Parts: sequence; structure tokens; C-alpha cells
Amino acid sequence: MSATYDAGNIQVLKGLEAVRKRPGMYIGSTGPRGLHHLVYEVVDNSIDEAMAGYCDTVTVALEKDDIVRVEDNGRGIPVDMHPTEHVSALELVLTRLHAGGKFDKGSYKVSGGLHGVGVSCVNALSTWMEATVIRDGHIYRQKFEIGVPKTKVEEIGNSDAHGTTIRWKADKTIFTETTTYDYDVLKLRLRELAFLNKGIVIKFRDERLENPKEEILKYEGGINEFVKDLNEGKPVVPPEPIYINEEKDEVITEISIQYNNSYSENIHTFVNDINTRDGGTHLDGFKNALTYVLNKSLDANEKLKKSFEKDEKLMGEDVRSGLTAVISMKVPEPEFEGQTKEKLG
Ligand code: 0RA
Repeated sequence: MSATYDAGNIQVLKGLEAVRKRPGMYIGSTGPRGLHHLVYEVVDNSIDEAMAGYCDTVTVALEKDDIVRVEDNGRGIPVDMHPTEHVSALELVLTRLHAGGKFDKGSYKVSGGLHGVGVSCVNALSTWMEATVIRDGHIYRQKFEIGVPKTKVEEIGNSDAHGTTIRWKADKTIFTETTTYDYDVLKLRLRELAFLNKGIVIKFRDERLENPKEEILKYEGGINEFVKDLNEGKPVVPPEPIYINEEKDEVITEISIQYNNSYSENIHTFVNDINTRDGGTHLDGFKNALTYVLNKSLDANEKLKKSFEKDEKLMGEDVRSGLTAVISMKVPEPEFEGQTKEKLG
């Protein structure tokens, strides 16, 4: 590593220091939620690479000693020197706040979403991190401690494969409550990601066990399978969920709906794979459209109209009773609102 502390270098150290000083600001908490969030941050990058069409498999492994490994078979983070920053692209991604692979404009990379802070924050909050990149016939590695590079990018071998592997150990002095990952908590989110990104293969491994276990999360049916899973065990209409997939003005909208025999409303909305728990314009639009469309078709159905009073209309609550729906949108630059940034503006 260069021993000269130029302005850029000092900025990086200041950035890392800010993250370590107020970790909650970046990852929400330093409790178990924040700890698990580290995994989501790193996995997000590999999912983006998959969604861009460059990889099909992401492996998440819980190793002994509270170490996590996230591996993908994508292009590999570039290791060449950045023309003006005088460090490798890999080092930039791993040390600069908000340099999280946002090279390709026009991708649906999460920006300003719930945390969405990038792998550099995970690096800053880790006792150590190790990045391995395979590309252009070579295997490269760089090591870090609490976010600071401990080696340059080193060529450590040859391979004709390609991909990126990030390993890290969360810092016990930051995550004072626990640094042990809960398999079931992580599985829930990884499964959700597999539903939301159909066809992607997520291999989830627990290598802490005497006999390591591996589960493969893969849903060719995408959010349709999500809805079927939510309706599991209940009588449903129609037998297969109704599926809508539209792209307009660079916004992709995917909707899957199916009724069950309950009276409850069960709508899950996502923007760029982030659960918009507080809803937003997409949910409002969907609800209005559903009520409008069903009233339209009621209007056009003389037979059905007989069981209604004159001018009687279906209310929103009526058409959503027993409804299970998943709405997943991909938006280039979404604006999130509210306390927890879980509402789409
Ligand atoms: C920007 C450019 C290129 C790859 C990536 C980002 C990339 C980032 C991550 C993070 C985890 N896995 C990743 N895989 C790829 C490649 C640009 C090129 O090769 O032309």
C-alpha cells in the first residue's frame, strides 16, 4: 500500500471512521439485526451482478468462528487501476462509501434504500475482510482490517473461472450483543431474494455444523411461487396466481395475485428487492386499480349485477378481502420516505 497520505486517502479514513463511530446510522443497529444486515449488503452486490445477467449462482456460507463467505460466479470486481484515484477498482469498491459497484449507470442498483450502504461499510465494521476475484485467467486477493487495506491486490494464482468471493468477520467491539448469525433469519431473506429474482440459484450453507448442510433456494416461478407459498394449505382462486409483468419508462412491474378463503389482506410490496413495509405510491396505485377494474367488470356483467343494489359499488376492503399479492418493482432511482425508508415516494 502506498505510504503517502494524500487527500483521497485521508477522505477514505475519515469515511471509515464515520461508519465505526456511528454504525447505527449506516446499518440500522449494532444488535443482531445490524449484524445480519452485513450479509444482506454483501449479497445484494452479487444479486445485482446476477440481475445484470452475468452470474447465475450466489453462495452464502456461514463458516466456523462467525465468519461469512459470499461467493458469486459473475464477472469479478475489476482489479485494474482507476485512472484518477490511483487505486484498484476493487479497493475503491471495498473502501469508499457509496462506491458499491455503481459503475454501470442504468442498472437497478439500490440507491438510498433501507441502508443500501455497500460493502465498504461491512468492511469498516469487520475485524478483517478478504476479497478474492477471479477474472482474465488470474486469481487476485486483497485483505483489509477494520476497513483499511492490509495488502495490495495480489495475484495468487491462475484460473479460467470468474467471480467474486468476499469473506469477513464482524467486529465484536461493534456488535457487542452477538456476532453469531441465525441460520433461519438469514434463510428467510435469502428465500425472499430467490422468489424476487426468479431463476437465480442461492446456495445457503451452514459450515459451522459437524456435517455442513446446504440448501438450494431457486424458484423458476418467481413471485408466483411466493404467492403460492403464502397461500400454502388454503383453498384458493384461481388455482394458479394471476401474473402481470410490464415494463414502462425503465420501470419493471411484476404482480402476482391469488385469493384464499380467509378475510385477510396479505399484500407484500418490494422495490429493487427492498420490502416497502410502509407501502407507498405503488401500493396505492395497485389498490385503486384493483377496485376500479373489478367495478368495471361488475358493471359489464348483467348477471352478476342482479345480486347488487342499484349503483352499489365494490369497496376497496371488499376486493382485498382474502387477497394475497406480491408486487415487485424495479425502479432505476427510487425515492424512499419515512422513518425507516420503507415507503416508496
Ligand atoms: C462493476 C463492474 C464489473 C463488475 C462488478 C461491478 C461486480 C461487482 C460485484 C460485487 C459482488 N460481485 C460482483 N461482481 C461484479 C465488471 C465490469 C467489466 O468486467 O466490464
